[in-house]
Amino acid sequence: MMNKQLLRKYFIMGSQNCSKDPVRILEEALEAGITAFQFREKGIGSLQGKEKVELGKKLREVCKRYQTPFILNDDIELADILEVDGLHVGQDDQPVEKIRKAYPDLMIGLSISNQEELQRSPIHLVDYIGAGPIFPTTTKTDAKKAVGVKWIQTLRNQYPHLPIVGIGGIQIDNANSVMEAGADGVAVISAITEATDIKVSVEKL
Ligand code: 3NM
Repeated sequence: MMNKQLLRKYFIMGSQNCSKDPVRILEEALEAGITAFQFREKGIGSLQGKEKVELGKKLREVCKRYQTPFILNDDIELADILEVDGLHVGQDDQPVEKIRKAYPDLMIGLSISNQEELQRSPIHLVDYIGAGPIFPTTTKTDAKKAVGVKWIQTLRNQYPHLPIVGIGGIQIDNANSVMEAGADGVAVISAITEATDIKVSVEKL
């Protein structure tokens, strides 16, 4: 099983989330103590093709320097090029079975938003699950309806040992409720990318 502590402060972003240099933002977040990073270059304003690869390489190097896991969202094609530590997929992305077969040793994360998704997910093949959106979020335009911290409790009751990270609308003032509900950590975008002081925000999460 993976080290659950890696999920404690899980920072996710792509250039579309950043109003200044993403490399600088990642460095500040790592310096402040994030425990994992997910490169999620997706949605309106995101880079494509070569530009995405180039940014991915830079962010990957920064994570190496801080010996912090670099997880890639969805894009299996890039996994080898960026020498990723893990892949995170949603319900409509590449099937977990296929990814696990191709990458037996990578950390694999899967997003699960409700009981129905849980029932059709190969939990035994994933290292952790992303549960959410816990709270309403404006960062992901196609996010589902907020499920609340109760969803964390429900998952925890069914899977006492499964690594779970909460995601969606998590900020400094509500992160604790996610942890208290039984999550191993919080995954955030805007709580860090839009922070006035990244160091303070990461410390308080
Ligand atoms: N996935 P913020 S919610 C990337 O529910 C993502 O699976 C979600 O951004 C899910 O921390 C979300 O700014 C956006 O709310 C998280």
